[in-house]
Amino acid sequence: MSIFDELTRLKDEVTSEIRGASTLEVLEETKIRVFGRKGGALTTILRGLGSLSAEERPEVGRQANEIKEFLEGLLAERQAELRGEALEGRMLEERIDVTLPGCWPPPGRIHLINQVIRQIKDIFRGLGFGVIRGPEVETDFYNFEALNIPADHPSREMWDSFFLREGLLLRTHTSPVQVRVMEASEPPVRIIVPGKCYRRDAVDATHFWEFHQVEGLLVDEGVTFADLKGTLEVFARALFGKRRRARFNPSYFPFTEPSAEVMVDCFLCEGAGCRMCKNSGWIEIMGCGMVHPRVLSRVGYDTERYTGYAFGMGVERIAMLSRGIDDIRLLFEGDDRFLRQF
Ligand code: FA5
Repeated sequence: MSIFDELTRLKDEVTSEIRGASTLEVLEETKIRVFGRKGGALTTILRGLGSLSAEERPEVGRQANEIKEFLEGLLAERQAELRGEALEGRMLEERIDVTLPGCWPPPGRIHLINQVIRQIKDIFRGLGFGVIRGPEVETDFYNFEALNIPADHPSREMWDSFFLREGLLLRTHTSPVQVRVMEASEPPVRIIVPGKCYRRDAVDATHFWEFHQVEGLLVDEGVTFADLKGTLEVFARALFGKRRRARFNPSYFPFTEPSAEVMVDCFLCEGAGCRMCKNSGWIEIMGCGMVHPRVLSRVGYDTERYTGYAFGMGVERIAMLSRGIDDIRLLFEGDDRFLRQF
């Protein structure tokens, strides 16, 4: 076979091979077999030009180059075609159905305790109180001493805590913030303090070792117990509605004089007496009283001129009473089946 026949045969063969290639991989193999630098069919022919006679060489060279250009063009064309097909296929495969419903992460919700704190804040803001926070890790001084509870005072037992290093402890109530606020400002003072408290209490249906309180403090000229009672009655009515009854019981706190406890009638037994209210028919929601003059004078307030009232309410108890929850532990378990009801 003459070299010209060989070239024509190669051209025909490779042309049909390129046209028939069904994938980019097959095309790449053909390319290597024809144009490959080592052993490519056309490369070998072009390299062999040197051994041809001087008459044959230019014509063979011309034809071989023509075929090379032709085949290269054909190859590029087929490559573009196959790439287009592959892209189309991928687009079909990866098509997004925009009509499918999306996957939403479940939206979070505000925990019932925080819902109740917000409700309490709203009521007191409406009565002109500001809202501030204080530290959960307290000193013995602010948690006890400054509240008229010296080291050997028996009432410390009611507020046993978790003690940390160097006289620090987890605060047992929000009352220490009263002192911090009065030290930092002059009367009139009118604030509430929501926050977490900790106690070494035995856990039962109404007690947990961590819980939340909202402290209230009002100091001004001419403040009386009647102001305290009126304010808390407005608060109880706004929060529980007219159906729940509230009452004041005389009580004792070293930092208030006189002192009282506010009780609300039990939602479970409607006052008849049950496990929840320890058969009393009432659930205690807060302690309150007139700020003890010793607490006022310790922060440098003129006790002849200023009087004040304070209260500290348990947020969990209020949540339980207003939403009909019969065990405080449910509020701390973090079970979404329970929490998503509120
Ligand atoms: C106090 O903590 C006083 N600081 C309240 C106070 C403030 C009195 C200002 C006078 C002036 P007491 O220990 O009673 O008081 O707690 C107040 C409220 O916190 C209780 O009525 C109750 O609702 C809630 N509480 C107390 N201990 C727990 C507990 N272990 N778990 C859940 N709630 C609790």
